[in-house]
Amino acid sequence: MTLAVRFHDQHEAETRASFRDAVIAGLSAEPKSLSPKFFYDRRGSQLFERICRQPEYYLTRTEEHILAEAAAEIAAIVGPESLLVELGSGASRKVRLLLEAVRPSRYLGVDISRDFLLESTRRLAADYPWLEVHAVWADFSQRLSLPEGVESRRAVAFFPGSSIGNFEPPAARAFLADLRRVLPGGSGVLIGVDLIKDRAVLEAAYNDAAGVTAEFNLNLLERLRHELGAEVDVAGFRHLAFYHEAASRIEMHLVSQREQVIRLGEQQFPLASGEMLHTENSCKYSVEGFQALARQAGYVPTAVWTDTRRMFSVHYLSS
Ligand code: AVI
Repeated sequence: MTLAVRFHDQHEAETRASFRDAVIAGLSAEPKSLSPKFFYDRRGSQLFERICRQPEYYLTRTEEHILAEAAAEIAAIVGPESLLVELGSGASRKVRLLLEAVRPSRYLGVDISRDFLLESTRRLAADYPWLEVHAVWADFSQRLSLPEGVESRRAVAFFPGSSIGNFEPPAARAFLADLRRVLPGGSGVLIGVDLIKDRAVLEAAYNDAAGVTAEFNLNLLERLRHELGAEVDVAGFRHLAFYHEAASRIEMHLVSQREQVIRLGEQQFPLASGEMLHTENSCKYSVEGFQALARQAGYVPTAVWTDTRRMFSVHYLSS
């Protein structure tokens, strides 16, 4: 019986400094931008969990429905794996839909949000005493590696939630190709991908009526204040999310409501009224479009599951 979580710290030591450097680079760029990976401090992770429960945010419940329906088929393809690696494990909720069917002996949750990762993997270890649970604190978008001692014959990387959509297509391709190199031979990837659909449905998902996505977006500025001591008037910005059809992506921005300055130590970053700070892209794919991208990254798309309304897709890619 395994109740303890094995913790692996793969986070770069200079986190705050690299956060600061990235913020300075992003605010100095034209147009200004901040990476979406900085959304996920503790509060950001909690807000993201709330987004997932908003009625407009169809992604989570549709993916969970697909996973629950397809669990036996997924288990048959995946086989009795010894290692299931969840990238961006967050609350580790979706993987619960697979654990009983797949019965891996080891689970490895990888997330950038340390406390959140520890809490959720501890809960998982308590609920699945037969499972060996590992927590890897890492920014997997920067550095991908399996911790020592977790080497395995075959692994399945589980990358749910359409987080691959937060990479631009060339970066998504490069990320998947890197992942393929890190996983032992014969491994696979089970990945959730949001599908192209009606603009109104997409835009509603990123503009929920309760304002949780707006809070999530604005929390990035709160992080600048609390963690970097930046002087920034959060109330002086507004959340904006829209579908850029030609690029098949939702774009999120923070729009400056007036002429103002963000101060970070000695540095000053003036913003015009209406100037946009780009915080996230969320790329949407057709099933065929994503399969083509996966092939370019060296995989063989072996199976795909969608819901009846073709809102969301879950792909199994063999390496
Ligand atoms: C984590 N990621 C897949 C979410 C998305 O839909 O792109 C993040 C998010 N941003 C706004 N709402 C949710």
